[in-house]
Amino acid sequence: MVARASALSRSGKFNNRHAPFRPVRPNPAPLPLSPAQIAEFDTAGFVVLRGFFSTGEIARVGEAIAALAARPPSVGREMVYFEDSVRDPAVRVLSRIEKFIEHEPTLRELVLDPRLSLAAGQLLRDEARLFKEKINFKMPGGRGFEPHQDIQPGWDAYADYFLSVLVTIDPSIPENGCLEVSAGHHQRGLLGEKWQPLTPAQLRGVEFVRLPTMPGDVVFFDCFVPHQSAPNLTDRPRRNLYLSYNRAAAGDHREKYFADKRAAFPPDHERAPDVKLAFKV
Ligand SMILES: O=C(O)CCC(=O)C(=O)O
Repeated sequence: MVARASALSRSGKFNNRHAPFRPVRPNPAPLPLSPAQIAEFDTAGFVVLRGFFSTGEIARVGEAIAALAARPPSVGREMVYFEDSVRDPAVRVLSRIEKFIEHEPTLRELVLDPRLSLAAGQLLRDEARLFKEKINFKMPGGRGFEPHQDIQPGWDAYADYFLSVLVTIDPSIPENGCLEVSAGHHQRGLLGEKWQPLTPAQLRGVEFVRLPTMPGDVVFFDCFVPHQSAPNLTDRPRRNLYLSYNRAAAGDHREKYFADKRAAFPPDHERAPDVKLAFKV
């Protein structure tokens, strides 16, 4: 306000004797991604940022995730899902927890960290709006993910484009089912059907590369990047955080998305005991 008052004459026009009006605000944070990293994302559909978060930051988040997973879930709060273990289908193992930032300050701090949203904004070419957050636990015996594009499970009902971000919590290696991605195919749009994994015919010419990541590494990937992962065949959990954003111009959809998902695919602790629901894609 001080700058405006001194730069404007009484008529409201700029006074030539003073520097033109510039909004007074603290120095903006430096943008996290370089032009080369943005170009890499545009070409491949994904970009890996090694050591984006420090090991100390991730250790703190890892503890908060462990505490969240240990707490019995409350109805209407975080959405907790289990899956049949690949080792013994009679055993259910924790698969993922979604919608938790309202009640988890340490996790909220990381999810809303401006370094992530600014980088996401650089890739979206707009301000980033958080669409959803989840933790994939991939416990020992936890299942892999069939080949898919993130937009396939009906996300297009909310916006036409999304950016997903993997924040690595535990070392993610081939043996415990690290992310596997395919470069360049994001430019081809939707390759398959909504709600269905990609078929071998749809994947003709698509080659997956394994992307091992260490705690603190972050992968930004386009919602049309085909990706998959293998089961966790080790004896330790492989926990990773996934965030998805849409462009601010497309609106704010997180609440509606989670409410719709809770109704259509309730977390295990909110299902009637005889209801069997299968994860689709
Ligand atoms: O966590 C993984 O192994 C892959 C996750 C994934 O593709 C997804 O959640 O859509």
